[in-house]
Amino acid sequence: MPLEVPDPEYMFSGHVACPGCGAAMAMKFVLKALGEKTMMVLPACCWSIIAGAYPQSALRIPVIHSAFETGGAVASGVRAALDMKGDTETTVLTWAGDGGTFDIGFQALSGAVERNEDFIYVCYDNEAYMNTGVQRSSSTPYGAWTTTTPGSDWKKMRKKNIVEALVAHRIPYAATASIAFPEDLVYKVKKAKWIKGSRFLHIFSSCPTGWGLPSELSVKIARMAVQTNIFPIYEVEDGLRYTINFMSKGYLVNEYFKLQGRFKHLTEEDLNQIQEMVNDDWDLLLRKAGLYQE
Ligand SMILES: Cc1ncc(C[n+]2csc(CCOP(=O)(O)OP(=O)(O)O)c2C)c(N)n1
Ligand code: SF4
Ligand SMILES: [Mg+2]
Repeated sequence: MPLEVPDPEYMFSGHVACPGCGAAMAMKFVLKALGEKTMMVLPACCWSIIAGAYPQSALRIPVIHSAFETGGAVASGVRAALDMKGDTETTVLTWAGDGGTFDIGFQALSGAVERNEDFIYVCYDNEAYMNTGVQRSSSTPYGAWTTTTPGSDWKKMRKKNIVEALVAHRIPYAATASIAFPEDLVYKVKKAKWIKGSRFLHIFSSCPTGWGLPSELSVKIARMAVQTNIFPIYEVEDGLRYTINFMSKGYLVNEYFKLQGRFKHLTEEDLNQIQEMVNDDWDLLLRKAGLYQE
């Protein structure tokens, strides 16, 4: 498996992301992998702002800004229009946040992938509605502070497993990836590019602003999420075949939580409970990949 990050850039400097924004890094790597024959559907999210206001744009590809809940539907329409024109070369890419994917955009996404529409859907996951001021989403992890889960009302529900929800549709390709593992990310996007039908990528994208994290730790925290099994990186082909791309040495979760202001209220007891949840989820993934050992 050749692992490399291509040189050409399709994202200009001058964008307006916060320093250390994982979503900006994710975009840079995904476009390097896809190249210029890409058309992007962009439901409302931080990236609607990061890209810049028309007629300026930080992106060197065509972008359609769409309504928040319509990422799957608009991409289906763009694909159909390109097919009518005989353009089978251009890749249609939806680029949506976790709110636009896990929550409000889920119906349109589920409908589109059930039809096995031919597009790549990327969810860059910063684990809350960041663009509107850090409200919780169903991607926000157990234990997190947000402006809608403040103080002792920190989130008590688990993060929704969006990849499993997509896998249940038996789509040809679903994968997780991380800004801390760029070669693996680029490899997966390139692989997805040549598969027909619905392809889904879930990219862990640190958000220093919303997580109370020093911007220089953005990549480090993303790496720790993988090393602790909080965010394992893996692929699922045809809803059946699981491949885990990084086998962690099983670092404990404490350090990951202690570096982020959004978790500063958690006690040792809370962290022990979270460690158990992470261990259970990891064991389940190992079973699916046929790697579990008693
Ligand atoms: C129907 C509708 N409801 C609410 C909004 C306001 N809105 C715009 S972006 C956004 C948050 C998006 O969250 P997410 O998808 O996680 O992306 P992020 O901002 O975190 O990058 C919201 C609530 C909207 N544009 N349309
Ligand atoms: S709020 Fe978070 S996701 Fe949005 S631009 Fe800033 S760092 Fe990036
Ligand atoms: Mg978000």
